[in-house]
Amino acid sequence: MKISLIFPKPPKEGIFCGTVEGAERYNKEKIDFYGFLPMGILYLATILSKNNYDVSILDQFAKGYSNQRTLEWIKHEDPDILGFSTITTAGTGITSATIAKKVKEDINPNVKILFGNYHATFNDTRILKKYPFIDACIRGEGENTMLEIAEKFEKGLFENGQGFEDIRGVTYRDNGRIIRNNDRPLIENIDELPFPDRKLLGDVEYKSEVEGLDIALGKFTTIASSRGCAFKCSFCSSSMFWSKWRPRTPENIVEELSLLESQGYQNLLWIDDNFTISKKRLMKLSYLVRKEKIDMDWMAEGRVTQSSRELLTAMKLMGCKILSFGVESGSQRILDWYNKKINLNQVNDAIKNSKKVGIDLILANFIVGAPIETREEIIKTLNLSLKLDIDFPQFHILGIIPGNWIWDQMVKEKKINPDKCWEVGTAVLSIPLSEIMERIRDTHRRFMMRPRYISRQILKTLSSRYRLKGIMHNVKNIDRWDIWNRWKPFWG
Ligand code: B12
Ligand code: SF4
Repeated sequence: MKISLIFPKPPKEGIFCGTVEGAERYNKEKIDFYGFLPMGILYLATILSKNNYDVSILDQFAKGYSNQRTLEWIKHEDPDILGFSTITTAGTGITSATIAKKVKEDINPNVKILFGNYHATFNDTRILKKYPFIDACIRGEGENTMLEIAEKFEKGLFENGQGFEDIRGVTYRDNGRIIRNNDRPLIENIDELPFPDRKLLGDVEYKSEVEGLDIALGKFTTIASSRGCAFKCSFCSSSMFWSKWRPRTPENIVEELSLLESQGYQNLLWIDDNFTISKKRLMKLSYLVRKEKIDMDWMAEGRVTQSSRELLTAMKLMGCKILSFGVESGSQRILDWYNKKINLNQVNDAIKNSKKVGIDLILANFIVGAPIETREEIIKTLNLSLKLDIDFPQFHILGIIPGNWIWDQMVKEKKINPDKCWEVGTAVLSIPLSEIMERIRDTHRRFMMRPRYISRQILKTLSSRYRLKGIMHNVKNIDRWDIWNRWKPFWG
């Protein structure tokens, strides 16, 4: 029996990408690969292959395969079970459905087609209603559900259209009726999961970039030290998806880090929703990383409420080079509406502390376009980016998608019609999108053109080995630069 898993490419047309920059890039059909590993299907493929199933993965996004080429890959793999990893905001449910239809029509009508990941979790019945050729949606954590499906398939229990009845976490079709089985309980101890076998991804070169420049210097990969988050920000899907935060132990993480170092990896991105949530765990991890003399550079998302000098120093000592904070808004009213549970004093302190301990690149994310946000509040948020001592701001337009609380509220208030926008999400703006985009472009220009900012950046670069190394690395790879395309929308 063969199982193939695909991380699809976003469709080109009409998707709501979340970031302004993303939206502009997609609309102009320029660049379409961000460079991170599809960890979800990698975890699944690893556990399946450890259990002796024949499994293959295609990262269509990274490989840049057309749908036609992807179909050829599927034909060659000839799977019995074909799984797609779908993310609403990326519109990859649409790509997956387009490919799946062709597979059933032209390649193999008997292949079991499964959709997984966030999109499938929050839109399971909608997907099955709209696309009759999809056999099931797998909700939530995938490892144990996939193993159970594979076991049952191998025993021949999927013949005669049966098989999914008692598998938890599955929504499936039975004689035209859509059945939603009970949720699957979460894996209690995620240390038990095998380390993702990155070799299964083949020869793709993953990378990480900011503003068109490579920031991952050296062989790069991503890693997860936990699943979920304990907070419940209203624009985020994490807690609805995972329901709670589950950590790996520092000892287990260090074991994976040692393995990665022995495989030549030098640069990491922690993809955790909330990497810094437990100070105690990170302090211990930092101690163990140093004890084991693991020498890797890394970047992560930070939360401003968990950014004490002590914690940031420990992070710096274990290789932290880049931190990206969710600042979100310059208005306390909007921060409270997002249920973000932070205030602007904490934002200032976190950025000051990061600078003091010597984090080489400090990024901040801002969201504008909340339905209740006034023009003045949008301006306040954009201006906040100019006041903070950060290296780059990243502006996003609030995406409202199934799986975040704002979606539920907007549906309840009849501000959106779920039937029209469930496949890619939407935005509910209080002022026109074109005005928001123009204000963001203008802020970006002002941000970059400040003489004080330019001189500080030069000084910071001269005193940072990582930044100097970054310049050498990017000069060497000048052919890969994409600064012009990346910055063009902002320069106008
Ligand atoms: C890496 C990442 C990206 C990468 C994606 C590339 C890649 N190869 O993954 C990049 C940088 C491109 C990205 C972009 C964006 N992202 Co993003 N991203 C993530 C992140 C941090 C990690 C994903 C991951 O690897 N998780 C770890 C694995 C183990 O978990 P998993 O993927 O959920 O997989 C499990 C299950 O879902 C399931 N499963 C997954 N696939 C499949 C397939 C099958 C067949 C089955 C059965 C099961 C299954 O089993 C897996 C194991 O248990 C997540 C947050 C997070 N921590 O999950 C956000 C997240 C996926 N991103 C999100 C968002 C909003 C975005 C952006 C819109 C952000 C923005 N404002 O620009 C853009 C989208 C732009 C675009 N056009 O794509 C949201 C998605 C929300 C949603 N409901 O769709 C998330 C969940 C963040 C959040 N907390 O809200 N992102
Ligand atoms: S935005 Fe960050 S802190 Fe808030 S719920 Fe999502 S992962 Fe947690």
